[in-house]
Amino acid sequence: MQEVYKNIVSEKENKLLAVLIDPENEHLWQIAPKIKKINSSAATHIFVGGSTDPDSRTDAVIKEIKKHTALPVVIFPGDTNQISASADALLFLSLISGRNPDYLIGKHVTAVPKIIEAGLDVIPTAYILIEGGSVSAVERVSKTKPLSINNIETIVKTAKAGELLGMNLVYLEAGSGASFPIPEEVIRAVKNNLNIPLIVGGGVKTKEQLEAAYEAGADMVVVGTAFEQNTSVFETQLNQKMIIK
Ligand code: 1GP
Repeated sequence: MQEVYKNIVSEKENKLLAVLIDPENEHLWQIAPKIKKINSSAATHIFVGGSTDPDSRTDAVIKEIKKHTALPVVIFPGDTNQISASADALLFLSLISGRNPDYLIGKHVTAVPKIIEAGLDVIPTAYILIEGGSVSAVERVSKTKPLSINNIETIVKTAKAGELLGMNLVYLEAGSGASFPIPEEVIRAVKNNLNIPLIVGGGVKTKEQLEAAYEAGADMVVVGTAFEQNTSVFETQLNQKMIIK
């Protein structure tokens, strides 16, 4: 139990990189070549999830991914139908930037029997949505507003509240496909006030943005859209100079 989390804590100095796979966009036959690319890239984790999964494809997608990789597969759930016993861990996300009770605690209660049955490594995660220049799926689905990048004090206090509530990770989210990623000054301010690992994601499209996030204090960066659009992005950009393993 907690192997994935222990590994994140012990390896975070090396800067971790998660590739996000959204089951809604995946055909099973596309997975093997995609995972091959990920295996030979700097990625250290595979996250699986999306704001919605209308056809409940997550379990099948994770089973297929697991056939082709030894990397830890972590569920990054948008809803309770994305819990799968085939994964290695689950980010138990509470959307603490918002005030929608369903995404703060409601769905969590509903998910408990499934989580217990699956025997997953559960990682309580403070999930904080921050403006990324466009309306994100998280904003649409959760019906919550992102925190303004101009209000760094509130972002820092929100992250710290997550830590003080006992959460094990903070995830700063600009939203999938964000116009711009989380600004460095936001990452730096949160990191300077935090004692738990910090994940940053949303809108990271270039090696420069990736390195800037690490430089500012991200322990792990999540990349989804850039990889979906070009599975060679790691060869051409992210893999250069990135020594992660
Ligand atoms: C979304 O943070 C992740 O939840 C990744 O975002 O798709 O913009 O890389 P992108």
